[in-house]
Amino acid sequence: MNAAGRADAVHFPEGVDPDSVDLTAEVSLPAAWSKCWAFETSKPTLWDAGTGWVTRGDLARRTKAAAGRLYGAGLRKGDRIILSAAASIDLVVAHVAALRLGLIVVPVNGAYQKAELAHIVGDADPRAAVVDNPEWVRWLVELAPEMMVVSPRLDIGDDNAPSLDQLSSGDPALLGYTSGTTGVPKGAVLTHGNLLAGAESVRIAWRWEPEDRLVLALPLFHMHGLGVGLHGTLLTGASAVLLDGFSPDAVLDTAAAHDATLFFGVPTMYTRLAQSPRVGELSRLRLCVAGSAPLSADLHRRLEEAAGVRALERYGMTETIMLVSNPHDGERRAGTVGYPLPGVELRLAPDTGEVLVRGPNVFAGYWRRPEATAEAFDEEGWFSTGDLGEFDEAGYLRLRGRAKELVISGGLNVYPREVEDALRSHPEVDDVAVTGTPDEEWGELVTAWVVPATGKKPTLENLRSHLDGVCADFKHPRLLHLVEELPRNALGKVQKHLLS
Ligand code: MLC
Ligand code: AMP
Repeated sequence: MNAAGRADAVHFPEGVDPDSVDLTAEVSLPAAWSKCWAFETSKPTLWDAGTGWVTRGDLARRTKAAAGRLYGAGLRKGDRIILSAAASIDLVVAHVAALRLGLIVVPVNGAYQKAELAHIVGDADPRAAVVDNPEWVRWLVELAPEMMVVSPRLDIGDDNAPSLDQLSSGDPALLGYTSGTTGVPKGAVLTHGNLLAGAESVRIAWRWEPEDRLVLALPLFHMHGLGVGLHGTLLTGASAVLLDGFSPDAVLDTAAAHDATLFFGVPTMYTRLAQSPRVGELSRLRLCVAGSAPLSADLHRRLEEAAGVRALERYGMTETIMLVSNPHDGERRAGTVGYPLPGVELRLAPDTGEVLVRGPNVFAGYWRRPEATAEAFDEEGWFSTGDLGEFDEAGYLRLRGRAKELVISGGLNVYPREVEDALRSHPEVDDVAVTGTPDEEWGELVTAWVVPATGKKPTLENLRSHLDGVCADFKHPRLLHLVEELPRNALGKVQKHLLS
């Protein structure tokens, strides 16, 4: 802790008193955004390959028109709306319009299969969906015939928008589906105050300025791309180039063509960048941020050696947006995630070392699941992240594992239970456990340990095709071990630490 006595003080620029900063002073992101869009209306803000640049003024107009369209279709404050499409300005306009109107956005990974989508539709009970995949349109019509299903281009027509941005900090803004520490995917209810605090804390900590330009190659249906990349860009009044997918060449070409200053990525992206002969070009950026999965100390060093990039690793999750970050000014310590971000209170559970957090960024609870919510928070409002941590001698947080069962592949979460349940119905599978095997490129590879049915010898291909249409491709096992039995404890629980 530094002189100001707050663990987050390290993130504030010199001369700023942390106690004087109110992260939710602007009440909501839409309120802050529309205020920003009233100035310098011709400032380029977002670029995509189909549209080119749009300005602040364009965004103000287009989001108002799109909100009018949604309102005209009968959508009202508090209604849920699914958003799932490739990153584009149209998708951003739809997202911002929904927030301005007070709808609750439900971002969904476009790789999901029908059963995964059906769970979210059943749980969130959405009235509308904005999607770009024709197969999803068919699924949604079958799953919820009453639902309004539209493509991302919403700002057509001249429907009248009602008064926009009439939100309070406590109003729900977004349901982020995640399995949390256990069980089926649940919707983490993030309020307008949470989204604002989440973006404001990294704006301050990373010295994000209106002159900055982000290469945004992350999908817009997870916190990293949406809650940090997009929301932060718009809050700062900065700009971003949206790429529909990642490749090292696309990122480096974009950085050069558009004079970018920032890149945010998952470790898999940095591994691929480090393997590119052009890795040195990363040095043109002023800041490269990594997160969503551990960035190995080795990769951290390789980026520094090859490109002079001191990657800034930070730690976040759906329920809390961003939590902890290495400092912008000061040492970015490899293998650690740094100090609590502005406004975030953090401590470790004395018995387990689990990371517990509180703050204006921490979600309000799980959608329509009071029991799961009660389990996730203690009486004093501390949320259990399911991650295990320790502080090093300088107070940097190091994540040393997880209390929750989770495999992170390429920055995407895979819950072993879900894959195990799906594999158990395979006729050649008697018993199965799913774990993650460390891998340099993907972080972890989804790995199935299978006890075959008598006389059977299922192959990886058999198992993967059994999951086709059942769960998204990134959840399919990449490795298979056939074993005679699974190690179980006296209570019958598989002892996964013995599988390796
Ligand atoms: C794609 N595939 C994956 C995968 N992504 N498999 C496992 N894990 C993944 N993450 C599949 C593809 O479907 C394809 O299957 C095969 O792998 C090879 O695809 P690829 O072309 O090599 O992959 P690519 O499209 O380049 O995608 C890799 C990636 C992407 C790293 C760019 O996964 C990605 O954008 N990840 C970021 C996810 C993210 O935003 N996470 C943040 C969560 S928020 P096939 O069968 O066709 O060969 C969060 C909070 C926080 O965690 O702290 O940020
Ligand atoms: P999600 O549920 O998709 O939001 O994933 C959140 C989880 O990703 C966290 O609980 C962590 O386990 C993990 N995570 C995010 N950032 C990091 C990081 N920098 N290092 C290690 N794990 C991380």
